Amino acid sequence: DYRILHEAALRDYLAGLPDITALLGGEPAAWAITEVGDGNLNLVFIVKGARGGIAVKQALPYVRLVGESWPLPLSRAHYEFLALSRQAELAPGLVPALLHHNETLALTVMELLEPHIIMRKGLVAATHYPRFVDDITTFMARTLFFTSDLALSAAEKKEGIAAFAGNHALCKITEDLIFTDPYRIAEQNRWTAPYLDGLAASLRDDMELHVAISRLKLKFMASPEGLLHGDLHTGSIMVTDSQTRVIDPEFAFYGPMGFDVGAVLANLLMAYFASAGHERTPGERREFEVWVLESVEQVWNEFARKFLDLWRAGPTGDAYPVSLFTGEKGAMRLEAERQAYMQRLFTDTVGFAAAKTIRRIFGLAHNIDFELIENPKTRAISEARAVRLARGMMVEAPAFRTITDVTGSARKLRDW
Ligand code: SR1
Ligand code: MG
Repeated sequence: DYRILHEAALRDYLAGLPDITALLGGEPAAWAITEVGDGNLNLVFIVKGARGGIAVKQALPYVRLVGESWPLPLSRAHYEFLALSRQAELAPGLVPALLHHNETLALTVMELLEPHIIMRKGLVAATHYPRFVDDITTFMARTLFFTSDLALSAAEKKEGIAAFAGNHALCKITEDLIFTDPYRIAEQNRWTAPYLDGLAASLRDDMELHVAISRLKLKFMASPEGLLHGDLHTGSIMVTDSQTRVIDPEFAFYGPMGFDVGAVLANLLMAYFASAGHERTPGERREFEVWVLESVEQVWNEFARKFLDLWRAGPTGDAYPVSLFTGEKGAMRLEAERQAYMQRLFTDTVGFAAAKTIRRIFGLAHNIDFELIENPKTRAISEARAVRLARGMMVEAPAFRTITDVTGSARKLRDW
């Protein structure tokens, strides 16, 4: 039955798995086991033997960040395994290889990603990642397109939705922590006080913002467009100069595509605003900020280009039946419709990016981009700039017609 595997129990468990034992090499007693989990929910171990290493992730029956007072279903490990398996088929080489899964223990053994680091840590150190844009846009375009009604039959799509429908406890975390709590008094909210006290109060009183975040919440709850990663921030991406791997899809479910794309853009934009608060030379700072904003633009542009290319090339799902768009006239009308689809997706993306930003500044779960700025006043300045952009993006999302409208506004606010 389920039990939490700490070091000794994990060693015994792994020693009983012939494939893993062979991969690690040497005597089990000599394996080095270290718990390295710094996320909000799970235990993560790195195990190294004489020959090789592995990563082991085990779900806890509660939220690690808060403790046993906040129970959370172990089934999230099942959905994470399912999502990783599907993503490996759709975007080969962009997720860690799966080596073993135990449903009862809510435990998964994966390829050890080494020397990869969590991208967010690299961004705080002002590191540029040359592979990132190409890899993350391939990941998003392929996982979102191929799980949508544009590529699947209605039956296949509904089977997909059903397979992830039980992951509602994880969706509920998002519904509360991202779409509700930052806009009301909630025990778990926190922000850089006292500097952001006024901004926090203004968010609670801003009815335009409440309407906008509620529309986004409804879209999140009621628009199963494709299989989402569900938590695609820069803490869920591991990188080197030459490789990108997407990890941790335990929040996976069928939802609105803009939620994943918006998560990536929001986290790059937060790295941009945080840059002013970190120790770095003026040259490093300038170069990093230019790279991050270029990456924001390229992420949207490349994602849209790849997604449209997949759509134009087929396979054809049950939406937009080919038989309704025949001849030259049909081809032209369908192409115009594809452009309109991408514009709607862009508007969703802008809104979700804003929601992902505001939650990191006023909600329960913050990010090190801002948290590692030691001086609270300096931190609050960076955070307030990000919130100002986010408020505009959420309330006036359709006014942002192109991604350069977003980066242009970010640039203006950088020195505000
Ligand atoms: C209680 S879980 C808090 C956050 O951690 C995860 O990474 C998700 O972003 C979630 O909202
Ligand atoms: Mg995570």
